[in-house]
Amino acid sequence: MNVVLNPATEEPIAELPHATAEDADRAVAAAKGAFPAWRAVAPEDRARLLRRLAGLVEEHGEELAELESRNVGKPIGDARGEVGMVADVFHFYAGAVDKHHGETIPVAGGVDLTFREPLGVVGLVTPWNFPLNIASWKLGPALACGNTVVLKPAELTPLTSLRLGELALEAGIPEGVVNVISGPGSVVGQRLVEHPDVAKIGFTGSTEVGRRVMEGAAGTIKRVTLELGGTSANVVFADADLERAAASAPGAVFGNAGQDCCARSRILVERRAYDRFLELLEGATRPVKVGDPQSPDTEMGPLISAEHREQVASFVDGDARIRGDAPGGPGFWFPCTVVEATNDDRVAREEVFGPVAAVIPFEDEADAIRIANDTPYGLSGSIWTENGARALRVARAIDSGVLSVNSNASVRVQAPFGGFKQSGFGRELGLHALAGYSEVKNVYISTG
Ligand code: TAP
Repeated sequence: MNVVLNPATEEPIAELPHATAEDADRAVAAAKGAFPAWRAVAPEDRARLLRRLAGLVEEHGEELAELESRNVGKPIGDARGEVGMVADVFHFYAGAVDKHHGETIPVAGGVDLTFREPLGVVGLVTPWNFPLNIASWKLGPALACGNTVVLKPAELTPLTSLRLGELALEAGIPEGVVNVISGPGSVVGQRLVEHPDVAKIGFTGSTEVGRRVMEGAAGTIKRVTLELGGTSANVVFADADLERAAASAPGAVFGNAGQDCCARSRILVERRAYDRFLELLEGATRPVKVGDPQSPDTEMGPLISAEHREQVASFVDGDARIRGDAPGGPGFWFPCTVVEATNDDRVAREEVFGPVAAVIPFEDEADAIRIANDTPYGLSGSIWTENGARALRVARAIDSGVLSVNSNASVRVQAPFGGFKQSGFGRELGLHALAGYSEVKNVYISTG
């Protein structure tokens, strides 16, 4: 049995059987059986069903937020925000169903029409850090385009995804359209990746597993969307509003206990402002409230597991510049930690995925761009400056999919989200995500 723990208490909160490869096959068969009828649902009816699902997520918002908070250890305030986004995602894609249409292209002797056809059965494989949010980013566009799905959440945090599957049925989405199975990635995930009846894998997770997904998908030329890791740079120029940049920096790396692919874990600071910024950063980091995720004023909870805590700790060898407080006793706690580093240090080169920020000085704009890009990843990042032209120059020069200027927020329902380089490819959210769940068909009609 899979014993699901609350990482803040280490107590079991659920026991689930591990799904097997045969369970995965059954889920794929159900999705395949449901596909012809689902793709034929009239656009306005499909939109209505997605809108109903959004409404049910809102109605059950508190229940889902509680469950997510207990399973992931995330502060209840954050969990409520994330569930609110899940509802917004389904509202957005409900509205997108009948706006994702083709073109007419004049050509010699006739006209070309394009159609956006669904792919068929898609496998959605999600990580443990934002389980429900990331599931919705994939489900919304997949269903809007007329696909049926098999969703495999991470075994550490399957509870809200399983509940979402029930809500989809309650919303009136026909049986077989949304199938949620909880089982190990190496068995169930792998089976979805290799299954000949699965047309696409929408994957979010580590770069290492993403690589395996891509290899496995090659056997059947499956489409893949990969949302992978990051070591994003938060670039602070001396001409920035330093108080604002420093006040915002802890949230950008300690949010979700740093278990965020968008974590701005490398804080690059122009040398002229380095000492002042560190002083301000210390003042902003010390008060971060780490503790009981159920308490409404908690800002950071525990890490996901004992194993992960060990891995995060391996990045800090004792000489932290700032180390906050964390509870003792049960729970996988780790304090907010700031280290001074160079970009060659392991803490800057690898994804820590924990509440550890590496502060790195730079000399000038060219140096900042060089360091920001000196990483195999390219997911997210921020630029802090009061010089608008510089903000745009640097934003264009950083090889990253999602950047913010004078802000550390990356994710919006309406706007594309995804990585450059080894942070993956394909885009989630916004209208861009629809391209990843549909195929363009070109039909020529002779008018001769
Ligand atoms: P992974 O270990 O890569 O797991 C992600 C998912 O893949 C889980 O559901 C896992 O299942 C499954 N999986 C494992 N092996 C598999 C295989 N051979 N074939 C198919 N599926 C397999 O990542 P994680 O530790 O859950 O999440 C953390 C990582 O996700 C970080 O690197 C983070 O940066 C990244 N992430 C990226 C983003 C975006 S949007 N770019 C967002 C969030 C997280 P089990 O765990 O159940 O075995």
